[in-house]
Amino acid sequence: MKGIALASAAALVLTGCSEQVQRGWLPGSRETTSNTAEITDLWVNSWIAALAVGLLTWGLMLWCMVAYRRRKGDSGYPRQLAYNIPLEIMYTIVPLVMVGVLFFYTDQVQRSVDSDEEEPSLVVDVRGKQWSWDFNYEYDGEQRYSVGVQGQLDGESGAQEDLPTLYLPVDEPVEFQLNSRDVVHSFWIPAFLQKRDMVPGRTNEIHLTPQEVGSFDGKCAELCGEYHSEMLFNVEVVEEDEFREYLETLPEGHLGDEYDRNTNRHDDVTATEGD
Ligand SMILES: [Cu+2]
Repeated sequence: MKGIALASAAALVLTGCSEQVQRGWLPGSRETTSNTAEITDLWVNSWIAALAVGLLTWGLMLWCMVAYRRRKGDSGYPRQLAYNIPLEIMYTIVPLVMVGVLFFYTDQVQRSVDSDEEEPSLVVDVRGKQWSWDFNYEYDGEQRYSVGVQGQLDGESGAQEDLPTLYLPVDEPVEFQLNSRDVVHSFWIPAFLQKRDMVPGRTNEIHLTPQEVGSFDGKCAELCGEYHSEMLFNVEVVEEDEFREYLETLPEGHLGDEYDRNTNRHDDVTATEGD
């Protein structure tokens, strides 16, 4: 009876392993960018390791509850144990090893994902601002920009079409330069499995190569004020000629620091608070 229950549970788990489950329910696919396969593997393998440790721990707990339960005729306390040095050393070393293993693989993937060995054919200077995005493209020696206007999410359909849209050519290495015009934002394209803060006064970078044509959602992932939830953008990964055509429609130039919010704002705030 036990065997049948176990076998049917195993069958359920194994046949339920669709593509989506194998990727640990992550959005996109392994091939969405040059980094998504590695990140997916780290995620899924971490889950497998965590589940194995969990099953072992739950098993040991259950075994203790059953094996050392109070039997008929038992009275008083069971034998009390304290200061078992070998056990305590094991309790310290085993978790340290587990943290070490997770750290090792995380660090490895992080270094690989953040490496910028490839010369980018496109540089996008992304400027986060309350509550939208400016995209500055540098491609083939030309500079073009698009100005983002905040999405108006009023419950009407079609709001997505008015969001700023980031265009990327497929199979070409991109360097994102992430800048903020005012407060801390975070640049996130969920399907790309990468996210990075945009901090006023410094430039963070993401390097990747989009590998699949398609439309993706982007958003700000750092609570940045009243309309943070409207700080959305679209991502279109297109063929190279379509990308060139799109760039042609944009004005030439670059919207840089000169459009950042007054850097003296901190003094202003202090002055108002002092009143
Ligand atoms: Cu934001």
